Amino acid sequence: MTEIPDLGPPWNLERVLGLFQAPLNDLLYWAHGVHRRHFNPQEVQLSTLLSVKTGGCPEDCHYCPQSARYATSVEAEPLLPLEQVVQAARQAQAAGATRFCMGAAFRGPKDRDLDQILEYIRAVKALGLETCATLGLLTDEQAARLAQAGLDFYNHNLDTSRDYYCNIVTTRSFDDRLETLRRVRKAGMHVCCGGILGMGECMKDRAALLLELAEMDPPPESVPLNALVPVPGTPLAGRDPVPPLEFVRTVAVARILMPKAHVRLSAGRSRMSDELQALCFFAGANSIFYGEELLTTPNNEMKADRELFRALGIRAEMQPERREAHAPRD
Ligand code: SAM
Ligand code: DTB
Ligand code: SF4
Repeated sequence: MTEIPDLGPPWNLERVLGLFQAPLNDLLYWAHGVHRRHFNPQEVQLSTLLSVKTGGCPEDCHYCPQSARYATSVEAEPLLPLEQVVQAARQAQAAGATRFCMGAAFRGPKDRDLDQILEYIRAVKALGLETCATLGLLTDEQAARLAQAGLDFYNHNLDTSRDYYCNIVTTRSFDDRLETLRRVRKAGMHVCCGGILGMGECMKDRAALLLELAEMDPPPESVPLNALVPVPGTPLAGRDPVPPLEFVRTVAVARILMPKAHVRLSAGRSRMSDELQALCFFAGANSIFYGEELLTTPNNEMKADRELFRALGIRAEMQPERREAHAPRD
């Protein structure tokens, strides 16, 4: 019988690698124990994505179909009209999502774009949804304006380890990203920050990425784990899928390192079997993107997700305010 090791901070690369290399049953047992101490294991949070400004992006993120540098089937479009955003948010809410995440293919927003995005945020917030946006790099002033408009979460991913990063993006640095994340915190918003697996990185890179996230003070409230969606025309189009059990291990280590975070199964879920998703939920994943499109690529059918939840006895997590209103009294 193996003893349960110390699963608390301070973490370092060696300890995190030790988790990645543990026998899978031990790792799952530890991660699931941590998960149960912080969350109801029968609940999964639902976020819905909408691309509010698609394509034509000047950056060179090698995975991204929205970069103007690559010949993909994505066409550049302007910001959506407010009504279209509100309608999508209403539909997401009616389907059971509690958070609405608006994504824009920007290096960072221009102030004129931001004025329109603030309108989206106010309108979506007024519906009673949690709001999230992912707009690229921010200045302090832009972060403050987003927070003031009622933005609850800002998504900005580190994508991969500091060492591997230069193989994936050259037009903005790892430190640029950390600076935006600091600005988001300073403005008082929650941080949604994670990465992508399957871009050719090794186990040490995955460990280093999770360590970097866990050492943020405080760590992100939401951690999206994406499996690369290899889009034809992008430099990473030909990559092999992440081996399923390596994905599960990454979820489990994320859960142990960031016990209070919502760990989200993000892009790439449509290529995951029900069994793999079930194992990820056991390992501590407790959020998904719900809705049949991510930003520009397809996501799982909502009906299939509802059936999977039914089969697993999982239900959609309620929104924080409602959760408090329904909390059992002692
Ligand atoms: N343009 C903004 C930025 O990059 O900060 C926000 C939108 S960007 C599309 C948001 C995130 O989507 C990226 O940081 C990346 O992690 C993820 N992403 C984009 N394309 C992907 C793909 N093909 N597979 C998996 N994740 C992807
Ligand atoms: C995140 O980590 N994944 C989402 C969201 N944050 C913005 C985006 C996934 C995009 C997948 C490729 C596409 O649909 O364009
Ligand atoms: Fe542009 Fe974001 Fe895509 Fe990078 S990930 S190319 S910044 S839309």
